[in-house]
Amino acid sequence: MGLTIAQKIIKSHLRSGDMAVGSEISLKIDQTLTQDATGTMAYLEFETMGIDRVKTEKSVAYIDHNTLQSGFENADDHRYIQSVCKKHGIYFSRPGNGICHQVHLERFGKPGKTLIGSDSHTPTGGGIGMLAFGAGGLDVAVAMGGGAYYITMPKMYKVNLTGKLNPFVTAKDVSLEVLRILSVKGGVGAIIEWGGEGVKTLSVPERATITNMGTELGATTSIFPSDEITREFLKKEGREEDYIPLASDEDAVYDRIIDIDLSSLKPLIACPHSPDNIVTVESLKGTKVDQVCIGSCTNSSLFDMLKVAALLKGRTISDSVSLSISPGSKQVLTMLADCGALSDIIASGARVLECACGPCIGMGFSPNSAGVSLRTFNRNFEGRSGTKDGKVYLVSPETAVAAAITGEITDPRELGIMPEVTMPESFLINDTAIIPPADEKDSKDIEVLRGPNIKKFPEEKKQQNCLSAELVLKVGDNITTDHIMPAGAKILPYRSNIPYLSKFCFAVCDESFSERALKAGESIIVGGSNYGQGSSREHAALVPMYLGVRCVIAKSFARIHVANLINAGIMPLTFKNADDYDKLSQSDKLKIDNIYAGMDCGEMTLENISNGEKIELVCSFTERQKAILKAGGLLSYTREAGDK
Ligand code: MIC
Ligand code: SF4
Repeated sequence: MGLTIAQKIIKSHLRSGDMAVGSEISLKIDQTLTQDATGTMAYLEFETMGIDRVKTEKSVAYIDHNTLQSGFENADDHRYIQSVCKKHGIYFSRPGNGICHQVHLERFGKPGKTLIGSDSHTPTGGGIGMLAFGAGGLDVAVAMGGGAYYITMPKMYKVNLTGKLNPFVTAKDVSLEVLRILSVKGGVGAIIEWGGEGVKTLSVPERATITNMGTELGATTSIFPSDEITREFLKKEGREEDYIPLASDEDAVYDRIIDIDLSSLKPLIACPHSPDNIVTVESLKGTKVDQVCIGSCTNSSLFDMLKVAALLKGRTISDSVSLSISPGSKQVLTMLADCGALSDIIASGARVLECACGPCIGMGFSPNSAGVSLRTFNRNFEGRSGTKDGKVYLVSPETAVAAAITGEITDPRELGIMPEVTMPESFLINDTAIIPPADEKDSKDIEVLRGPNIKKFPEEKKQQNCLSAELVLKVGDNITTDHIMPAGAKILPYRSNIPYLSKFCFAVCDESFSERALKAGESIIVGGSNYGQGSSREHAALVPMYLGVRCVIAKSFARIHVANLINAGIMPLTFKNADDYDKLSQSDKLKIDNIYAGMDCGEMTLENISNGEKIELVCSFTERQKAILKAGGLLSYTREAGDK
């Protein structure tokens, strides 16, 4: 039987397990990346492991999320990360150099290699034929130390593309179309491979937009073949030697095939507050728009920015709209400046922000009260923009420009003829903002610089054989990590201060949660389906752990979050019968006995002391996961394993 592209890369990196769908496998990791909002914790964890030098082929730390320095906290974190990098063999991408996924694609990504990153959009690397996964900081720390990365062997889906995109219809619309078809849960447990004749019409940045948004499908990752278009891109980056061809075998078998005719697509838009809430742009024509944001790791490539500049050239944005543009990298911004496109953007009235995540993570540029904001980003979860009642819609750069000009949602095809955009023969290469690590022989003398906001890793607690705890919070379906551990300019600076961060845990759902959880001592959370979708932030597990949460019971979980819960020593359990969810109420007193035996047989009984009801729960922990839970978390487990 032939293999898919992903199966080939898995096979060549397999450290343990067999490649049967649903079983646990572990992979050798070639490259890692971190960003600053998850990076401080990841490097604190790495330091705890006591390893002198990273063992990967390349590890890179990016500063792109927490770039608003309205106090000392973020600057201290940057300085801490920079010093750790220098000491331990990690490349450091300075603030201003760009968004991790964009820069990694430009300067480091290699087809056929494995990458894990402490950011859920790490699968962007699939645009260049990498097998790239988003992971929790602890998993990244372990991989930097040479440890394997554990996943459940995924199913293989294929999206078969035919035809060619029409003008004003873009790769973003392809992503939105797949979200319309599959929903935010549709990719769970699967790797999505892109193939078919239509793939040849898409450039690497367009492919990267699509693999980037595979995260919103809940997919394990997404990947494109590596072909002549990939070679061309690498050549322009001065890295043609990194090219290898990669394709699936003719007789590769897929669990599901989705056909999309690119020429049949229309401009689409995701309505508040979920990326799969899709309608055509046409159908919302005339809706008043207050704000437009162009950028993020989804749509900030040179290709996107040149299209935006060409459409804005000679036009002025509407009086009622505030438009922000954040180019994805220093390379993109410099090239926009050199060719004059930046002047066209500035002349239109746009506000040019630095090359960073910015508004995407609520780091400034929050919309006005109840404001409508059209964004070229990948997430529109409630409150994420920093304005609680803001209404965020996700669109392509073309649709974003159309709204910025008219002041209302407008089908970009109404803008007339799409100006021709020519890509340069080669990209401008200047890596001065990427600081290499010190030589190994000098690293002993390098001091790691810590600020007062960097607090200790919270104490891990072993999972006991019996748990008696209060149901401290009951939530519904599709709870995102932004609900569990909100981001934004006010909270993000405290990512390395778990006690302070804990005050904001679940604040979007229930402002009293943190206080109630602390009071309850040990507690249990109950959720609906797809609990923990969204970000890779391990803080959404570390903070509940700090607050005493010992177990989360849900109808189903998102992949990265479930791994983070286990890494934090919190037991994720699912209802055997989803309807039993209705039998539990907040504040119930719950009890689970014989946990260790239950972990082995995959079943546990939950007793609701408040009403005498018994509910069957299921789990399917691997031996390693059981050991992590019993140790109280991955750090204790790794430490104990090292002691033996
Ligand atoms: C996001 O887009 O939500 C983030 C911010 O990039 C997160 C990481 C984080 O919370 O630091 C992600 O996607 O993993
Ligand atoms: Fe940054 Fe937004 Fe991309 Fe997350 S989704 S990495 S916040 S640009």
